[in-house]
Amino acid sequence: MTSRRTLLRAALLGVPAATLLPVDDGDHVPALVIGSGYGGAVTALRLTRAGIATVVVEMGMAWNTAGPDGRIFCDMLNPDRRSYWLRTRTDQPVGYFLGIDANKPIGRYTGVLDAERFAGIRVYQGRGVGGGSLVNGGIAVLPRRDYFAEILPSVDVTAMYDTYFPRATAALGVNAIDTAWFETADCYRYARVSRDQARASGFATTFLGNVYDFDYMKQEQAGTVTRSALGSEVIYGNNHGKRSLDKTYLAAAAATGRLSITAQHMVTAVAPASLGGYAVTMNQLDTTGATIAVKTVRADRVFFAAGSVGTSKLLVAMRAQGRLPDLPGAVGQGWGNNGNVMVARAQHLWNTTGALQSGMPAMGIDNWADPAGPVFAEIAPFPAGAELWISLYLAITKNPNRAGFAYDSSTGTVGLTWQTAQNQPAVTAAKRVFDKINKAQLTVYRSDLFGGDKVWGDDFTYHPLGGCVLGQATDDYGRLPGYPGLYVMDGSLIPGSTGVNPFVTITALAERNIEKVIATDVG
Ligand code: FAE
Repeated sequence: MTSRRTLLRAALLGVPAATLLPVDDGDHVPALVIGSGYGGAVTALRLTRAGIATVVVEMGMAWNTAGPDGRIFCDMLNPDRRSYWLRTRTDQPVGYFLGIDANKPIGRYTGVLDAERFAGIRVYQGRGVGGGSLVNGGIAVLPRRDYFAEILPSVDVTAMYDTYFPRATAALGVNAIDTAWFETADCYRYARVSRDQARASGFATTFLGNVYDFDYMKQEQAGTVTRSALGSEVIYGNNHGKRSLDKTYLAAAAATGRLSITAQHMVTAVAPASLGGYAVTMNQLDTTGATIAVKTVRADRVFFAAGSVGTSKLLVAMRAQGRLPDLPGAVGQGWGNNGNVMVARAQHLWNTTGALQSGMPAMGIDNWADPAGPVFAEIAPFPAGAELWISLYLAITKNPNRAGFAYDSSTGTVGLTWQTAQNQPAVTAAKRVFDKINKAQLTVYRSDLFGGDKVWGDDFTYHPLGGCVLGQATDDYGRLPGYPGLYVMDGSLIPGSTGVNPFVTITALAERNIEKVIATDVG
């Protein structure tokens, strides 16, 4: 187990510069991890702790250097080139205000948030050392035990809840909000208003754990430290306060002296190598996204942790191109958006939501037990720096629809078959909850935030899951059948839904799988 002292020391330091050593063409390494999000960071820590020299290859930047403004990341009110992955215009989840396009031009750069566009959905993902932990809201919630058993029936639920979830939450640095402080803090007025109205309308609410340091946030509210969560920082990165993976798992892995991270390298191919193991080919990128070198590294073992979309796209392409032709048909299938749908309500003028809003959500509406339409809705901030009388929610629903990834040989790209209409079950479930709240509170939906008079933000997701489902595309521990030494370790293992914000589930499942792999395969 990770000792508390190591974690604290690592948290202070982050990933040291010496760890950021790119691989060279022709290198031979024992273990290579593709991607540095949750699955990749867990894999890196456990392999290095087991004595195995490990290389992590990450397409995004290291995010350890301040820009000319003295800050590493930009905030949501003033997005610059650091905000988006290779776009010339921002692509905000809430893209309109009063029906007017709220996006603006930015310089093309390898920014931290990718709004990856497929035919029927935009999929938001973090890009950089730390993956999604750099851009997410930090909400750290365990799935309901019975729902976890339903989605992953081959996994021992007792071991997950007794061993791997506690291991994950400890290593992630999850902390609970001081509930007395929550009741008085200006920055959570928006959450209190939504909570009180939900309760008055017959719904249960719950506090949410987070990896953002709530003690730091208290000091932000008191005005004694530089503001981050209270400075409109979240989806383009946090300059302070957040225990992102580079400060937890990856920093602890670096402390073993056996980790090296190759940032700004995008893996494009994995195939069996003639000398044994696998040849991993990658493009070294500059900050415009241009390839400045192509390298091939031989690895005895390769761990796919490029996220649900990244891992699925890579494996589907490798199968179609005949580089890993024996991958099972289930690779690329079972993808879902965790039932995500966003919605906003307009508050009465006397019911202010606050000009100061913490970017880190701390409260949710829990209507999951409703068999007619389970909904778990995070009360989301709208950190515009001005009073807007808006209550925003990200609803997680039990949408049963799934999609798959398909290789297009004419373009050499991988598409996703998801259609926007497949999100209708999510909208229907969320509508049951928010119609009831609106009726009881005499409020209405905002229809000016998602474009074209839309009430429902149903065409994007923060929670891509599946594509390489555990026990279907892989064995019960993430091993890819037919290819000894290839493993999947990220959100692609989870079959499209986990009923809550997903990173704790992804982390705990990776902890379980890597423990087994180290015990049985590596040595
Ligand atoms: P992920 O963290 O996406 O890491 C994959 C990494 O692989 C990325 O760093 C990629 O850049 C890299 N990569 C991809 N392809 C390649 C390649 N070919 N070569 C090299 N590198 C590659 O995957 N979840 C919560 O539980 N709570 C929240 O509050 C929350 N809020 C969110 C807010 C936003 C705006 C977003 C976008 C997501 C949020 N999520 C939240 C979701 C969460 O961040 C996500 O489920 C995890 O990050 C997924 O973890 P993985 O390890 O699967």
